[in-house]
Amino acid sequence: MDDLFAEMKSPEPSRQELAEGAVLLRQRALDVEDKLLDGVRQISHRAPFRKMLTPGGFSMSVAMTNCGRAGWVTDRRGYRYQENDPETGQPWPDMPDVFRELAEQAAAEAGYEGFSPDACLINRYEPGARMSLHQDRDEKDFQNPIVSISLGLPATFQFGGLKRTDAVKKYLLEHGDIVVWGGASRLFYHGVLTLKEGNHPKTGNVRYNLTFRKAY
Ligand code: MD6
Ligand code: FE
Repeated sequence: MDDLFAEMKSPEPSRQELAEGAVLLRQRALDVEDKLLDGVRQISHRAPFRKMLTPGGFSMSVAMTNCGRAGWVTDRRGYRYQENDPETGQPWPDMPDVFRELAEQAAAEAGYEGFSPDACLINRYEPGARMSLHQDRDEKDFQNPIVSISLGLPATFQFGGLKRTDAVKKYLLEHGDIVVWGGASRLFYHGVLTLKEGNHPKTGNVRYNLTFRKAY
């Protein structure tokens, strides 16, 4: 039967292949949005968001923190994972169960059964912040996918190819969207365009992105 009222129903998760190995699960995180945002608040209380320095000495426009055994950091010495927060000397806060469970479930739904993250990088974008095209290549084993959860304000995500100069496609990532990628596109260049002003009911004027990795 045709569903004349489809547009009136609450939105449902949907699935879109972005490239070989990369899947966008729209709205997949919505049912635990408040738990995720509570987790971000608790983590950032112990390991505050900070704008790190690139190896070249520039301050990133995105503020970052981490949870889990390993945290991604950058400074004049380079990019790396480390087990202590360089600001406090303390281990990063534990990865909340709700974070880990959602990341593992999303990975499995995208075809990556058995993904077990040991690191979660949390990015906070305020209007004007951006992430230039990059590859994620500081992890030990590129067989493992990365799971990315977006919360708050929408952002335009650029997704290219194995070379920085490859053409990019653009996707709007909105509150609750999850991208899982690995396989043939694990080392594809990607970035986030400058965040526009906005007001999201759950986060105000910020976007959070949580990326789950297996660092070791
Ligand atoms: C962001 N994400 O969405 C930045 N990297 O704010 C990333 O850089 C990223 O979303 C690897 C895999 C998924 C990602
Ligand atoms: Fe990345």
